[in-house]
Amino acid sequence: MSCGEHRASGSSAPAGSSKLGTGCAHSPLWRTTGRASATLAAQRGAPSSATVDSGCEQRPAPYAGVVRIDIVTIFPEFFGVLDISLLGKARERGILEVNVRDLRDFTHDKHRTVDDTPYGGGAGMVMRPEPWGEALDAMVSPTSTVIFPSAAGMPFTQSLAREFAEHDHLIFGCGRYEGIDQRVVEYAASVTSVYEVSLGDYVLNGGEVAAMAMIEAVGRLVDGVMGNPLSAVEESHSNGLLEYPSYTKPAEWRGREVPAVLLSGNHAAIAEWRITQQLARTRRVRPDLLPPESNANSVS
Ligand code: 6GU
Repeated sequence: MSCGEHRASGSSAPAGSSKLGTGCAHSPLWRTTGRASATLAAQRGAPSSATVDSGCEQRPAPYAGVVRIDIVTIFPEFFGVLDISLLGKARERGILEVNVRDLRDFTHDKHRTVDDTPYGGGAGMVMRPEPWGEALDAMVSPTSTVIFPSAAGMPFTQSLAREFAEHDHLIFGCGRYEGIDQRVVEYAASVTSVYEVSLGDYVLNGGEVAAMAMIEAVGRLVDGVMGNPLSAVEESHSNGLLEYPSYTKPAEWRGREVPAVLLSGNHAAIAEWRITQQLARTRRVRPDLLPPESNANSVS
């Protein structure tokens, strides 16, 4: 199979997404870790090899194996929390493999400089392309998906999380300051699938917190990570609606009773009540999630 065929069948941008173009770099570097001894750009000049073609063919089916996540950041310590909770257990069990890379390890000057002043002027600093190029060359392959958290990106949604969970290698490039030199994004897109993704309409100081949120949302969808796979189905956004309210014992607490239907044992009635609650909550809090006609008569 050629890499072009792989690209056609293997990458699927959601309709209307800002996913950038993909390419195949013919690079056998994707099993390397740490600093690459050669750059992808140098490899791209080389004729395609059997290693490359088998790399394209070896891409496992969705959910088939370990999901590898590489994170590039100037704050590796941010990601210590990935050692705990469900994701930490998944890592221990080998379902998820997470590597955190310090962008400064890909600099060569004494001060390990990662930023510079913006061309055209303006406030703040921009991340220099060179360390990013070297970092990407050390880990990217045509089967990788590169995600740049950015307030200027496409919205992160449950359906995008589901899509990322089907990929076997995700690279999160965490920018700081005023962002990363845009040529880095273009370069990555010339090698593989690239997404610029935003958590919402507000500004964070860098991509790290956003990457953490995305990794948690994606990680819990990977087969074997969640204790109870059903809880991933019955939750907010999984069916396009917000989740219904939940209750546990005692049946009465501080004068407040659990809705009687939940104690009835009538499963059909419970299911119907839950859907009604989902619709009411969604209409009240997030009417934008509902089709326009269902909001026509609603009171806000
Ligand atoms: Cl992904 N990055 C930054 N810097 N700010 C954001 C964001 C991401 N999503 C919302 N605000």
